[in-house]
Amino acid sequence: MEKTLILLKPSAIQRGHIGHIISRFENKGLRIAGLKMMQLTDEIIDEHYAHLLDKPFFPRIKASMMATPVIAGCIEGLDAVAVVRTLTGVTNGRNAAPGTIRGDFSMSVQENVIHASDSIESAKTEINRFFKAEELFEYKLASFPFIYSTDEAKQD
Ligand code: FUP
Repeated sequence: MEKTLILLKPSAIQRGHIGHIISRFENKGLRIAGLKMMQLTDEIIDEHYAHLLDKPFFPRIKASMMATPVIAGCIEGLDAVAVVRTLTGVTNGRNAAPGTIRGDFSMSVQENVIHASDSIESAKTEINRFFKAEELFEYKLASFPFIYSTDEAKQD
C-alpha cells in the first residue's frame, strides 16, 4: 500500500500537539509504518525545502524547523499521499478548513505544525530521506479487515 512522509514541526512539539496529530492518522485508519524524533540539520533542510532555497524567507523557515527536534512519521494506507494531504489542510493555517490538522492547530503559514509529502514521487524521496529501511515496519493492523473492503484491501 501507498506510504507517505509526515514531519511534526517544532510548532507542534512546543504546543503539545504530538499526540493529538498522530491520533488523527490512527483515527482515520492509516497505519504508522515508522515514527521517530530527530534533530534536523542544515543539510537535510536544504534538501527537503530545495524548492524554497532561493526565497528570502528560507533562513526563517530553516531556523523554525531547527528550533526543536521534529517527529518524522511514515504513514501507510490506500491513497495515503492524498488522504494525508487532505487531513493536513492548506499551507496557511488561517485558511485551512476546520477539521484539518492545520485548520484546527495553526494560525500561521510557517508555524503550521506539520509537513506532508505532496505527491507519490516526493513521498518516496522523502521517506528515503528521513528513514532507513530498518526503521520501517511491515506489521499488519488487526483492524485491517474493518478498515477496507476485500476489494480495496487487494489494491496497492
Ligand atoms: P506545504 O507543501 O503546504 O508544506 O507548503 P510549501 O512546500 O509551499 O512550503 C513549505 C513551508 O514553507 C511551509 F510549511 C510554510 C513555509 N512557507 C513560508 O513560510 N512562506 C511562504 O511564502 C511559503 C512557504
